Amino acid sequence: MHRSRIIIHMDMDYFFAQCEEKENPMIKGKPVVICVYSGRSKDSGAVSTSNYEARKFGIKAGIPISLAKKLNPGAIFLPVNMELYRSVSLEIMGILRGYCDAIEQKSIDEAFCDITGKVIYFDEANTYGIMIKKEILEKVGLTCSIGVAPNKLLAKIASDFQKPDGLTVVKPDDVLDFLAPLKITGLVGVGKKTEQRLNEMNVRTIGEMSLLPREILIQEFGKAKGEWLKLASQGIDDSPLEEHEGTGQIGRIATLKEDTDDLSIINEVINELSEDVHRKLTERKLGFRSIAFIAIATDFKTRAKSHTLAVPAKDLDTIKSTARELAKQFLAENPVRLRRIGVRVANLTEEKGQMTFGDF
Ligand code: DCP
Ligand code: CA
Ligand code: CA
Repeated sequence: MHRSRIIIHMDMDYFFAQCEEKENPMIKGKPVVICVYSGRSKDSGAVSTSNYEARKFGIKAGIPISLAKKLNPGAIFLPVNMELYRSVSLEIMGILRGYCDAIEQKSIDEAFCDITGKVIYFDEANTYGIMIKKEILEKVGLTCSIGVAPNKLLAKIASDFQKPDGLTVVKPDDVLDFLAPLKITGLVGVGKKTEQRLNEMNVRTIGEMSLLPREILIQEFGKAKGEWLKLASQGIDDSPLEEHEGTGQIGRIATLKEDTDDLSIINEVINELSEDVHRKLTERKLGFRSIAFIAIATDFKTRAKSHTLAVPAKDLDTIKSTARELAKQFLAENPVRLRRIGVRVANLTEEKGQMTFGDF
């Protein structure tokens, strides 16, 4: 019997706003709006995201800040703090990585994971999803929504199905029933224009689209798109995960059990993070020339202290000892208690010794 892949899609709930709630529990339960100020005048700029309380007032990503203030003058308006969100994201992706065979990070707050080799078919998928959600909640303190399905197309729809804090498993046998009642725009790739055309053809749900003959779809939308619509409406998607963890740098971040400036505790966590980073380097046959210690203090500011080697290295000991030395220097210069710490290597080199480039 042909056994399908088992793919997870994880998307964090109201990500930037939830990070802010976590860092400042006083604001939890109130409408929170994260703003990208353009700087032109006091309230010019757009809303980046908002928590669910704020969404009840119609405040959502993309609207002008001035409009958001009209919709709810009493909401809490905060500027984006990308450094915070990036470090939280790095930690979450690190946790996910531990649960999967392959990972494709799609954006700062979402990723696809292949767990085919990690579970005994779909029977275990639900329990596995619960475990991941639990670890993210316990270690990072945030909720996410997870979809589990035979492919990326369906996993993405499933993660969105019961947001926030959702978990939806779509087994191969349930695919058609799951898709049938959903609106066609639920398929990533069906935009406004395609929707309009299909509506004119009296097609509103994915189930209705799946009944259209392939030829009709090709006639309307061209060969590639028509074929794709027909397959997608039946929940068929063979697109592979594209792993593209940055070739530029590899980092891991973890939350400490409690805020601390105790070097012995910090060094222990540095050892674990270094081992993770080193494992990834070895897997990809990469060396590095610089090592950084990342510190997120109780004031939520992220600071990094780095060291560049005279020649590239690839051994675990160099990562550990350099990161520990950097941590020691950091604490001597900054008398703060740390909440999260990270280890990152950069200026990566391939075995041949040449530099690699990347973005993540
Ligand atoms: N984002 C942004 N501007 C947008 C959309 C998103 O700055 N127009 C940022 C803020 C979001 C983050 O990206 O927190 C993730 O985007 P999502 O679309 O996943 O939205 P949220 O995570 O905020 O909410 P949801 O719970 O609906 O996933
Ligand atoms: Ca999200
Ligand atoms: Ca997202």
